[in-house]
Amino acid sequence: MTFSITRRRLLTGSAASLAALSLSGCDDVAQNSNVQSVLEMAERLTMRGQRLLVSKDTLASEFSEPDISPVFKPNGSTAPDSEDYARMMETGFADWRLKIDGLVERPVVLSLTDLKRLPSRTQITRHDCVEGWSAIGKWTGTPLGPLLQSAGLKPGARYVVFHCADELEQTMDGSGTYYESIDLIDAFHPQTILAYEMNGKDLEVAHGAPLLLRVERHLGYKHAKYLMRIEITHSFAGLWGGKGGFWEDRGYEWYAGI
Ligand SMILES: Nc1nc2c(c(=O)[nH]1)N[C@H]1C(S)=C(S)[C@@H](COP(=O)(O)O)O[C@H]1N2
Ligand SMILES: [Mo]
Repeated sequence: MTFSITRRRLLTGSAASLAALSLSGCDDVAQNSNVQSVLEMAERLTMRGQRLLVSKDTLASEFSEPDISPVFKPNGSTAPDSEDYARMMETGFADWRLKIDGLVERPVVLSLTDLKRLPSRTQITRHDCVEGWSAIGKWTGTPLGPLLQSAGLKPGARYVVFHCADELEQTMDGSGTYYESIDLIDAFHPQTILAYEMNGKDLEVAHGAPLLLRVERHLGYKHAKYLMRIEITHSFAGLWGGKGGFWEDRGYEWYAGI
């Protein structure tokens, strides 16, 4: 696929999604956004997006239904070990909320129902774990880019940090909490979605319920499960180990491109 087609698809896709976002009746988004300023922000972002996307538009391979792996191994945390999470799980995540804050004009709070009302994308892709296994799965979720556009990025925004519900390593200070980060190029990539379904069903707890990041051109550990909060930042230097992710703080590469 050529750059211009991909770029146009992304940009028109974003505009369409943005319109749908404004019309979706999604309470929190609607409350937080003044349509005019959202559109102005979108325009500025489009320019910025074009600059950022040059030569960064490659799509990860997508597969078809028969390619889906019959077994997809859960890895890392398979259930966050907190009372809050257990409580949310019992009620089918009715009380769970995703927060989007940091360097945004309009912080957003979304329920799972809100997220499911937003425009969605389904993709069948291969997940590659550094531990040496791969599996193909089908994910459905809402593209991250339009959501960030609706929140409105402030000047200085550079990274998207994903805060998760699980502590993969038990520590006294919380530094074992799973987190990840990507730059705006990956955040606005058309295959970067916040996924709530896997293989046609609600995401299972072992695979990150209720919400997971799919960032298809990266290795497995970038795909943060159990999302609670998305924070837009200028830098991740001051956060936990300062390397931008749980595994990055333990020596893995921040840019885990495949
Ligand atoms: N919150 C959280 N996200 C995570 C992990 C984790 O332990 N906690 N493990 C990562 C790793 S190394 C991989 S390979 C995938 C595993 O996803 P799966 O459980 O759906 O196979 O999740 C990634 N995201
Ligand atoms: Mo992994």
